[in-house]
Amino acid sequence: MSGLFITLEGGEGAGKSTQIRRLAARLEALGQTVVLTREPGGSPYAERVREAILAGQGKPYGPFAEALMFSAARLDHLKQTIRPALARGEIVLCDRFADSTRAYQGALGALNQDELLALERVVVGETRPDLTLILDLPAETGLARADARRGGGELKADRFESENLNFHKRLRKAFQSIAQAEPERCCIIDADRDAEEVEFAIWECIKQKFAQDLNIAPEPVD
Ligand code: Z5A
Repeated sequence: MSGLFITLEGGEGAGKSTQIRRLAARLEALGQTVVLTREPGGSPYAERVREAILAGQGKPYGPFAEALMFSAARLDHLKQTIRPALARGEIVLCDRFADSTRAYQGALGALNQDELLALERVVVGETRPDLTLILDLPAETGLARADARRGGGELKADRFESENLNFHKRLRKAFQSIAQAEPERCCIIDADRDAEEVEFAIWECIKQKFAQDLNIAPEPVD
């Protein structure tokens, strides 16, 4: 018995945390057991690595070292949390996963996609997402949302929030390219609208992809 592995991706302030909770509630209402998790993090060791990365402790060593830190956290997260839940037949909803390494560490430069993909193959192995929802919106909008959440500058931006606008525009392109390269796995969601509309679009995508697995009755035709 194998569960479903669904990841949410996107740039800063795209609404992943908001939407992952809404999606979990909808799936639980169908009687599914859902494991909500995130990257970096999702296991005790990986959460410690998260603190170090977001505090900028990897930055002086360069993007490759940071990619290795994310990968070390991911190895543990897969072993401790994701694979056991999938083996129990549960639905794993993960806020960011390997596509974030492709996009963020790729957009920071110094690493080409072949190197990043080679690293991903070693770390992730066969445990690839069944579906990746890519929440897409203009970088300016996402950054404004993240800034508003921090109280307009009262709290300090973290390691990646503090990169410049150009970086965040490259990020958006990187996520769009991933979706174009893997249309079977990825679904682009327009995240530049009300949270309710985004939630609805995500649910439509889930129904299209997993109606049978989740035993969702087809919509009545008018
Ligand atoms: N990173 C990496 O470089 N490499 C990797 O391999 C991995 C990660 C795995 C983790 O940070 C950082 O690590 C991340 C990438 C990097 N970069 N940064 N910074 P994180 O987990 O702390 O943060 P995040 O993943 O970027 O999430 P976020 O900034 O918290 O955004 P979000 O989860 O997508 O959005 P949100 O919290 O749901 O919403 C943001 C705000 O907007 C909030 O106030 C909401 O109430 C509001 N919101 C949400 N939806 C809407 C809509 N539809 N309209 C208006 N306002 C909304």
